[in-house]
Amino acid sequence: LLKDPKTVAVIGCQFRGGQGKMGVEQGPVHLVNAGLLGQIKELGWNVRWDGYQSYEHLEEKITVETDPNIGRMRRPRLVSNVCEEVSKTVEQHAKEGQFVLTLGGDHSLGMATIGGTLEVYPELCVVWVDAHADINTPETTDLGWLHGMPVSFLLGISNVPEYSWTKGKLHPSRIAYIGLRDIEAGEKATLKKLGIKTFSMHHVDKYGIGGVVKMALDAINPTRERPIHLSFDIDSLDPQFAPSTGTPVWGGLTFREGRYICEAVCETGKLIAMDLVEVNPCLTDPASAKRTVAAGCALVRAALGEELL
Ligand code: B3U
Ligand code: MN
Ligand code: MN
Repeated sequence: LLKDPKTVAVIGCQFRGGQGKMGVEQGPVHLVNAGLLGQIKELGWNVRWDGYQSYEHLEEKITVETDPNIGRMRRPRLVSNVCEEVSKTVEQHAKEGQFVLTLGGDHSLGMATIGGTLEVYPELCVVWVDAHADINTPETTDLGWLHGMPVSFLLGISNVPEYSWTKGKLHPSRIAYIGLRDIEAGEKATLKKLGIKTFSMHHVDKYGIGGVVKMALDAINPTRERPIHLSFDIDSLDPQFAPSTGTPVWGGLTFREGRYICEAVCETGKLIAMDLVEVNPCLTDPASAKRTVAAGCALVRAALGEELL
């Protein structure tokens, strides 16, 4: 499936503009300093490290003054410009046939990463692991932060001229969620209207994580022929396993359940890209930050085949 099946391109996106808390831009540095790149090499991959992407050129140009809200959307032009740039980088790596690993940064980046892989793999399906559905539109969003909205741009249900580069090519039948437990009323209505497959923590309890991943893949990838993009928000894990994140929600996935999702998606042989986002090492004591970062590294290793060796 991958033209260059032994190479992972790693992009460290130091971006926090899609949400309101300081520190999520430090996620990539902490993951890399924890030894993630070496761990990936040990699994037999070549690592093409793209370096830390800091977007200062855009942050200097697009300031709070020149980037007023559009409707309820906060920092709309900054997020759009950063994501458009990230999207091109991801697309380029995917075109070269590498596995693309994006380290966030906040989850607004999801519109960039999946937008990029969709250009190369039009048959793509998406497994979105998150406590939140991130499917707000400019009309339904309460807080206005873009990290709660990327899926709506991928589906083409948010129409904002500043985001015309987002092509909205993802079909609602090609995305499934796992881990949901904090969804707003407007999001619920959208999910229902579009018939999107959602597996909340209730389903994880009811069917077990093995059953849930199988049902999710059966829905979006019945013959297991489609390429898969895994977008993993660390806040899908319970705060006892991943406390250092901007919007922790109790009652989440155990560490093992999170790992299992990555292992099972890897096992299909169809995984072509992964995002690991919303690791914010600045929000807790150092020990809790370290635990969160270690969990993130373990999720990436599982997605890259640690359990299959
Ligand atoms: N649904 C809320 C909260 C939220 C979404 N994503 C995160 N938090 N991490 C929103 O802002 O749209
Ligand atoms: Mn998210
Ligand atoms: Mn989330």
